[in-house]
Amino acid sequence: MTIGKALTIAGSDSGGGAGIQADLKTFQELDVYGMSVITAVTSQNTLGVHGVYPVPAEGVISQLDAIAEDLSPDAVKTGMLFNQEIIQIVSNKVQKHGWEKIVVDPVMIAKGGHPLLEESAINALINDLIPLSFIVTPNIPEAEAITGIEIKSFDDRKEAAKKICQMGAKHVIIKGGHQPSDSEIIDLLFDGYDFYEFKGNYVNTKHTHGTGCTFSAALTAELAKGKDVIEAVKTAKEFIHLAVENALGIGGGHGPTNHWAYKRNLATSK
Ligand code: PXL
Repeated sequence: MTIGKALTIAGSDSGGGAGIQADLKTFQELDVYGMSVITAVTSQNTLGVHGVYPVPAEGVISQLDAIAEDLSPDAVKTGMLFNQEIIQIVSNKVQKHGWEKIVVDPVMIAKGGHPLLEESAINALINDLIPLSFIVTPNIPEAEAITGIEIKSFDDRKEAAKKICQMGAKHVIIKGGHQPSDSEIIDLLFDGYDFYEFKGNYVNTKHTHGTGCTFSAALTAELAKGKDVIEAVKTAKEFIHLAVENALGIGGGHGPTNHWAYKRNLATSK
């Protein structure tokens, strides 16, 4: 049996619900071997972010080179990259090492509003990382920030998806969680030619910390196993739906999701 290996390049969330911690838990639940390059350490809990401590450039470079020397990943996910310098390092190393299945989760702001990407770094994301991506996974505010398109309707979302593919992404999935309609969330996938819609029930809960990370980590895990993009999106969507629906109720603020719900087959409550 060959073992799928997935790498996350992201920030650490001391509270364990998002970032590196969410990614590794998700990889484990989906039976792929998880590896990490930490770009920044955040001090946070479910109530908010207390501090952000970026890892110095040489530390990021050294982690990437160590992995490349010995443990070539089958799929790579990027999450919180924090600044332009780190984005450029990741871009250079992805090209140098020939890594191809790159899932770019364009993390910008934490749930409570704390910035996780410097504003000046958005151009680096667009110029240096999106062109290397196999798939980009923005939510609606992130798609707006990347494209400059104000997204009010489903057609606006299609325009934004087209623009992100024109920037060089092979695929983009714009998630609909910020604009549910009739208790339904529709995620829109575009592959440069066709649009695909993935529908799911909206779960009304405040326990959504790390949902973006968890979704894109599940997508990365499935790609690492060799699944195609449509199959990978379907599994990732089911994984995050069950994780939110069976949220753990931990902490006083935006609590984490339940990363073991999918594997343990926890039924939906509806
Ligand atoms: O969900 C976005 C995110 C990504 N990465 C880290 C985070 C968060 C949200 O809080 O803390 C490290």
